[in-house]
Parts: sequence; structure tokens; C-alpha cells
Amino acid sequence: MIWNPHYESMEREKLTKIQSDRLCELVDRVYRKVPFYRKRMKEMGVSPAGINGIADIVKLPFLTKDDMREVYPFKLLAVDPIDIVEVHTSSGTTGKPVVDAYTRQDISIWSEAMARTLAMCDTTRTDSVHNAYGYGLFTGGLGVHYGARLIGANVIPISGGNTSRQLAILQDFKSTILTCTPSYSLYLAEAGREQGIDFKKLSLRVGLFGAEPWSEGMRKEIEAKLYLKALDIYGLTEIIGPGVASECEYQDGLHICEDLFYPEIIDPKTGEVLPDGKEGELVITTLTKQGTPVLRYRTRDITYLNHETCRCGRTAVRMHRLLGRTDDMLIIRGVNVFPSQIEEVLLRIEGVEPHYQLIIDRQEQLDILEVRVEMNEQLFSDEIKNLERFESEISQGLYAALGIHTRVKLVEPKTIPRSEGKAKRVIDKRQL
Ligand code: DLL
Repeated sequence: MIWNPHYESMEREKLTKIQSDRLCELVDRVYRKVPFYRKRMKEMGVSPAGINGIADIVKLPFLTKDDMREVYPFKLLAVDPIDIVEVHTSSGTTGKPVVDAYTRQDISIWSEAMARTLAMCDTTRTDSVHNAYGYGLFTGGLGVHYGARLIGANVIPISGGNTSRQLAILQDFKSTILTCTPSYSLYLAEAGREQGIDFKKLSLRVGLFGAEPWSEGMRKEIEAKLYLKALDIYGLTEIIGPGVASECEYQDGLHICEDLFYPEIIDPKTGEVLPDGKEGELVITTLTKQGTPVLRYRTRDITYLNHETCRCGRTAVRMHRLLGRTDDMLIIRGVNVFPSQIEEVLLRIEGVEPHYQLIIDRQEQLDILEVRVEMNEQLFSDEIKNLERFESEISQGLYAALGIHTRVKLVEPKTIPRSEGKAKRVIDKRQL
């Protein structure tokens, strides 16, 4: 089901016109109302008069994560503070959090974007959405909530945590849609299995997973363990929260709500805009946001775009599932390594649980990457020589994919910490 066929399946020419009009209006508005943007634009020698359509977007300055810290908390505000009705922030684990301030209209835009997301898996008023994304300053919980409300589905606002209660409610309320991080869905599967729950007997048919990196291998694990179709949803606090892009039933890239959020892919080193199919950093402009509008925000997320019309009939551009983050990239002995590459290798090997951790350390000026891999029960009780064979299979797979030697350490079942929200998979001791 397409929630808003008018925008989601619009002819390219008409869409470009809408994007152009919205960009001109946005630039004019932020130039007048946000001193930060006015200063930046003046520094670049550009004014609203020089922006006459979406093609002119390349003349505008980028906004970076560091800028977001500089404008903390409310220096990007483009409306009277009295018009703000809700505020969310990022977790701020690496510094000041990013603040997103919403007007009533922004909440409507967010609800619309999330209704489009939920409609991608045919959510209707007959569905019950078990929403285990955290409620609070994190955007996951309320984002899903608003979309489900707009559709008229029944939302179960369970938020994160208390896994036994989650399992009981999943069974008793016969929820049809599960929303949480991919890592938490696997934790639910594991805890459920221990309690003897047969997921085949639950009513779940689809899960909308995002907020953290995950791979195709992880998708297969989730689908097999929870007996549902797993779809990828993407978003970030700086832009609006979840609802920026999401997969349809064909699981072939995430449709970006590009009448609302204009995407570009750039070369992270030069800032040059790259064509379809070329990997680079995703940059997003919020075309309609009122409270804290964002011009050319450098997300640090790596992906590529595809403008072909999808089999579902949507014409909205698709982004490939995230390939990594520019700041997630580990440089091990000079070689670039993305955690997602490691996950792909691990999950291809039978006997590996989808729980792992990467520990990086430096010994005698040399970087050491230790890959801690959790075994399943069966493997754990296997003979030592089989374990050695298994370990070497993993090492070879990692060497083939990464081109560097890693230390593989098999660990007992259930020893890697489980997360109720975003999983922490990398521990880089070199920075300590
Ligand atoms: O994670 C918003 C969200 C909530 C998205 C619920 C999806 C579902 P932040 O906490 O600001 O917002 O984190 C944003 O998380 O820049 C990505 O690096 C990462 N991320 C989000 N979705 C995905 C995904 C929310 N589907 C940051 N795949 C983004 C991989 C994702 N990474």
C-alpha cells in the first residue's frame, strides 16, 4: 500500500519543481531568521537571490556534526520559541547532544513520513504495533507512535526494556508489527526461546528495524528466528528522527521521502556531488521543516542512490542500506575496516550467533583487532579440534574480506552483552 501516491509516485519533473520551490522558500526563510545560516551563506558569497532551483543546492554550505554542537541548544531555531511543541535529542554520548525542535507542523510532517514508512508493510487500522523503540528524548518511540496514530493502527507504546513483559504482551495482545532495533529483536528471540515461546505461533508478520547498522546476514537471522519479514528503516535526529527513508516489501533499497528530505551523495574528502550508484556520504536538506531546518547536513552515513522506479510503483529515490559511517570506519594498521564487513563474514558461517564485539588495542605500536564471536550451544560443547577448525574458518573469511589478520576469540554462549536499544559493538581502547 502506498500511503501518499501523489508524492511517493510522482513524475520526476513535477517532483523536481516541488523540490525547487521548497528549497527557494527554505533558503529565503533561514537567511532571514537564522543568523548562523546567514553568516555561513555570506561567507560562501551566496544569498537567496542566487538560489533559483534545486540544482543550485550545491552553492549552499554544508552543515556538520561539529556545527550542530556549536548551535546547541537552539541556535538553529527558525521560528518563535513559543511555536515549539516538542523537543528531541540524540544520545550525545560523544559530546553535546543534537537538538531537534518541532513545531506542530513539523510533528505533522513526521507523522506523514512515518505513516508512509508503516504503509510500506501494509499497516492498516487492523494492525497492532508493538513499539519497543525507546520513548523519551530518543526519536524512535514517538516517531513510530505518530505514524501509527495517523494510520489509525493500535500502538502498544511498550518502549525498551523489561524483556519478559515484552514477550508476554507480544503473545497476549497478538501484535502484528514489531518495531525496535535489530539487535533487540534478536534478544527478544533468544529470551523467548528460553521461555519456550514458539514464535511461529505469534501473530507478528513484519518488523521495522533500524537506528543502528545491520546486515543482510542479520536480516536472515531475524526473519528465521522471529518468523516475520524484516524491513529496514532509517532516520536521524538532525533531520526528523525515523521516517527519512524506508524499505518496501521488495527489500531492495530504502525509499527516501524526497519531497520532504532532499538527498545528495558526496565524496567525503572533496565534497563533490556523486552520481547514482557511487558510494559516498549522504547529505540531507529538510525541505519543509519549520522549527530547526537543516541545510545540506553531512550525515556521515555511507550509501549510494538509485533513481530507477521500484517494482512497488514508487518513484521516490532509493538509498542502499547503509554501508557504514565515515566515523565508524576503523583504521587498523592503515587499512580501512567497517564493522558491517565483519558482520557479513561472521553471519555467513554456521554456528556463529549474531552477537559479536570488536576490541581494538595497540601493542608495541601495532594495532590489534580482536573479533569476539559468540558460539551457539551446540558448537560450544564440541571438541577442541573442531573449535580450532571453526576459529580458523572465521579468520580466513575475515582475511579474505578485509585483507588484514585479526585475532578471533570464540566466547561462550550469552557472554556478549545484549542491548535493549542500540548495540555497542566496537570497543576502541586506543583512544583511552
Ligand atoms: O536512530 C532514528 C531512528 C529511530 C531510526 C528508529 C530508525 C529507527 P539517531 O539516534 O540520531 O536517530 O541516530 C542516527 O543512526 O545517522 C545512522 O548512523 C544510524 N542509523 C539509523 N537508522 C539506521 C539503519 C535514530 N536503518 C544514526 N541502518 C544514523 C543503519 C542506521 N544505521
